[in-house]
Amino acid sequence: MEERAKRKWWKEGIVYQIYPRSFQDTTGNGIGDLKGIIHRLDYIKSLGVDIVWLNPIYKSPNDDHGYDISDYRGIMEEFGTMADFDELLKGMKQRGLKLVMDLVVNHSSDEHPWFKESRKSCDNPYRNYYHWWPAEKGKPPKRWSFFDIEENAWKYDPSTKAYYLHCFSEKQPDLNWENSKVRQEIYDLMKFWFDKGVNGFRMDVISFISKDTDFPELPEEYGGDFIPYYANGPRLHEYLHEMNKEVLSNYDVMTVGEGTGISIERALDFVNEDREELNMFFHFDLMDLDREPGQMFTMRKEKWKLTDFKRIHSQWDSIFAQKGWGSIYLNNHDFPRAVSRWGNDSKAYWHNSATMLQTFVLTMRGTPYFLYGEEIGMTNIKFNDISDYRDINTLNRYETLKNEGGDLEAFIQNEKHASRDNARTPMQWDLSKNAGFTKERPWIGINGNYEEGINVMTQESEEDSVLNYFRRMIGVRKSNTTLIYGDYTLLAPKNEDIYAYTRSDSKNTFLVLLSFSIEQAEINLKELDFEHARLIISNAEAAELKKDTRFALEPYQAVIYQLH
Ligand code: TEU
Repeated sequence: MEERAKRKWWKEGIVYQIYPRSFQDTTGNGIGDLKGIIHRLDYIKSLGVDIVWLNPIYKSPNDDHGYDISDYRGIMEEFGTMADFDELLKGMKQRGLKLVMDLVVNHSSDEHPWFKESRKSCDNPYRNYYHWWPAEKGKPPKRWSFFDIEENAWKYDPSTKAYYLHCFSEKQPDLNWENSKVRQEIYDLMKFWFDKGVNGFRMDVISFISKDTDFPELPEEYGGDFIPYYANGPRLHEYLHEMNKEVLSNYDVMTVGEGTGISIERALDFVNEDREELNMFFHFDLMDLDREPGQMFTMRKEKWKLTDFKRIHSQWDSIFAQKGWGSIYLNNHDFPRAVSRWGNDSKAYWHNSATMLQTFVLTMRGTPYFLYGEEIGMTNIKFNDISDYRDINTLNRYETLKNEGGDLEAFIQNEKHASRDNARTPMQWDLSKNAGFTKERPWIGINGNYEEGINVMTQESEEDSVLNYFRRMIGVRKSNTTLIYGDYTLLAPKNEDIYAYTRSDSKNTFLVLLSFSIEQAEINLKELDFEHARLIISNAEAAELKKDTRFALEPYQAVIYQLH
């Protein structure tokens, strides 16, 4: 089969996501900083990754840890200075690493000068930078907010007797994209960073930027589910195309949208090359798999099924088989750790499941994304007490529930698996105090399992560590473009224990076998030809190749064979 996709660096690159607050502290304030990332650049390079995505590092009062920006051209004081940023970028370029920043322009901070002006008076030149609903029109139609204790996205501002819209916290007012001046401001700030040499943007809730500014009552078809409604704004594609024409098309950069609420049917509207909008986006179908329907922060009681996991990935792959390009991820700063969620983080299965999941991400078609610490198999911290949590999402939902007299114990049990803080605990570097992250008190608790082998230093010294497997597996992907561009074919779709597929092109066929089972599991692959098969990699003793094609895999085993 021919390679149908045009080769691009952002299709072949592997992305490493850094939550700067938790990566490496060098100043002793318990918060990670840019100098810390600079200090660790050789390590990052040693992983074999190509692209670093940094969560927001701009000036921010940190209501939502940087997703509330008060100056799009300034660096958060805790993280350092613009000189540090320039040094970081230079250090990355010297090592051949690319830098992708977070673009958070659905909303700003309420401490951004635009909002401070906007709220001053109804005739202020910045008034229309945000969405205002005058109280004289009565109460605005219901809009739901993610982080509001009353779950209300309209906040009344007495100074001008009007409500402003905030789909996230009340300190994150939504920008008004209808206003062409706002759009120009955003395009200008994008150019500012591109002109510095930044290689792309991950675009925060980019699907939410367009709103029906009449703010009608929510159409019934949404049945109380706000997300798809927020993601279906009337001028969304017009804005993305305009952004592409005015900015993106002038640079060799990559874009990955956060595709909150984007359904598979609409996927190509965003990433079909001919439409000139985005390169990729993150879909949420997998992230929703183990959540109660319509309740994005509550885990389901019953376990998710591997057949659903396969179906989701196979469906999304088929969409991008002809046009566009996908992104493959199992976690990020908003979701629990991959090994705890999709694998098994108990001692006996942790190593195999962490490496099996890495094998999955690195053998799918689409750009692979890893969250810092995933390379060493970092796990959920499962905080017991509300006072341990730092995330506005957990803290404010707790308040909401408390006000309603809800079950707070059940809430904490849920957060142990669901909270975003699971993914945000400090990087585990070594066996020294605080895992080598900081010399002082860290801003959030550190997972004690750094003392039990989940740290970089220990894993550097072990040939078979999760870390060294990650490096080897990256080597496998990099030396075989078939694993990047080749066709994907699902095998044994009904098998609930093993995920099996081939990746093939005219030159090669690779067979990938991944066990998601806690027990030995079997698969029958009689349709395949093993005549010339050879083992490429396995995270455990590889199954012996027999012509009878019945394979038994160890718990959470991953194995790749090249068939021809
Ligand atoms: O997340 C938007 C989004 O869709 C999330 O609310 C997601 O559903 C949730 O975090 C799942 O737990 C982005 C950022 O990634 C997130 O960190 C920010 O808090 C949010 O936007 C507001 O900027």
